[in-house]
Amino acid sequence: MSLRIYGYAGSINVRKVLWCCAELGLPFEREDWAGPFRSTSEPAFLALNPVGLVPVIDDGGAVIWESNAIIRYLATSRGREDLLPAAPLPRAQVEMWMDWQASDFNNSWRVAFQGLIRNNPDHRDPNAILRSLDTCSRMVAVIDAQLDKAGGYICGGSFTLADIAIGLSIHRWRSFPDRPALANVDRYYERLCERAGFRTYGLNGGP
Ligand SMILES: N[C@@H](CCC(=O)N[C@@H](CS)C(=O)NCC(=O)O)C(=O)O
Repeated sequence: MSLRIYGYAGSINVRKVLWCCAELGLPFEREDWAGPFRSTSEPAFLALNPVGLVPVIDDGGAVIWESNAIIRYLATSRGREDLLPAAPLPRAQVEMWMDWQASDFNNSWRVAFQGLIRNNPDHRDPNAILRSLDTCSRMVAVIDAQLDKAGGYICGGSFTLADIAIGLSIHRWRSFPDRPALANVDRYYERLCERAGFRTYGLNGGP
């Protein structure tokens, strides 16, 4: 049975899964849910994911939600230790950046993104937007310093799942006006743009 992905292609979290599939060379079918598409509060969707968020996958009957859990599962089930090492320490180093991206880093840019890019009326407080931009920029500076130490990618000289997570947040950060100049992050972004999976599913319209 083929892999089915539930979620609209413009969602940052769905993009993680789509890009991961491209890195794995995995064919899939995708259904549009959430965002401007079908509501995730429909019972059919809640039966797949009780918290009502995309992405969700069904891999031959194995149903999984949470974007980072999904890409970990896809890489390990397809034996791709280059993307997620099996040894505890290098694995934890990839996972630490993934977890940080999904929690603190994503939360840092949420208010600025909603206010400045999505024009969300609930996020118009200019001080809250400035705070969000400042916190986010300080976190991107941490990534810049890590790239300086690590080599071409977040965890060293080769591409891992951490680059899918961090790369998509960097793509979003680049939609902000007046960003600080960070040369390592700029070079990293150019390197990611060389990957077919990022070009197809990260640069698929909008931040
Ligand atoms: N922690 C979750 C977050 C998922 C999430 O926030 N998904 C958003 C889209 S990016 C969603 O489903 N929003 C509901 C909607 O748009 O209706 C993950 O990483 O998968």
